[in-house]
Amino acid sequence: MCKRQGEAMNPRHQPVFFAMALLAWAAWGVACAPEASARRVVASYDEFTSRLIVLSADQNGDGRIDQWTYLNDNRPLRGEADLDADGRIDRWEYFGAQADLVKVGTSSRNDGVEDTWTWVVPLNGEGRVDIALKRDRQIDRREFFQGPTLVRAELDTNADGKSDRWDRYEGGVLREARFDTSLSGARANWRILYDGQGRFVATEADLERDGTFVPATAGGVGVVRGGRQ
Ligand SMILES: [Ca+2]
Ligand SMILES: [Ca+2]
Ligand SMILES: [Ca+2]
Repeated sequence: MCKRQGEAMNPRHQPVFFAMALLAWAAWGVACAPEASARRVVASYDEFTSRLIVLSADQNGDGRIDQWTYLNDNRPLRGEADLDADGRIDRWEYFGAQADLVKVGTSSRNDGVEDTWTWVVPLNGEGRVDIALKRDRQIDRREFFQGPTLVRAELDTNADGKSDRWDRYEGGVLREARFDTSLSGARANWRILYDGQGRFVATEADLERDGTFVPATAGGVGVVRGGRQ
């Protein structure tokens, strides 16, 4: 009697592309021939080196390949999957040197365009999600989490690779947005404060960028407009 352990896994929560698991899976298919047609794994080899380069699998058994694992020396590098069988990739996986799953890419519109990358392991104690808001693979928003809770975000509004806006959240509510209006100072010179319900409280300025913000006044705005940013 053959049990397929893979069926008990939720593919959204498991590293579904791990090469060795797929290889074992393929071996299982040989041992359980009557059910092997429901799920099949196809190995593709480099024409010149004969190295295994891609493992393709039909996870849901509908006869169409829906998972691809790309390998180098039998080590998974990245994977792709079409979990909802609509013909478009909706999950991308990236592996580290130890074949560990590092981050998972997804499509916010489920249209085959990868625009969000979730880091699997916390970085410096924070969970992190990178987003390409323009969906051009250029990350312009980074979100940081404590557990499941969004605590801060960094934005690059002019796509120069440097953050120019920093948001702070409490309980998932935006409490402070800091801006570098020069887009080149690397530190904020303005900030907007919000209350616990996300309502506007005040605008403050730190034109010297020394970390001390003071309430913005009409005169202060005039200084900024005069170029002392
Ligand atoms: Ca399939
Ligand atoms: Ca899909
Ligand atoms: Ca920037």
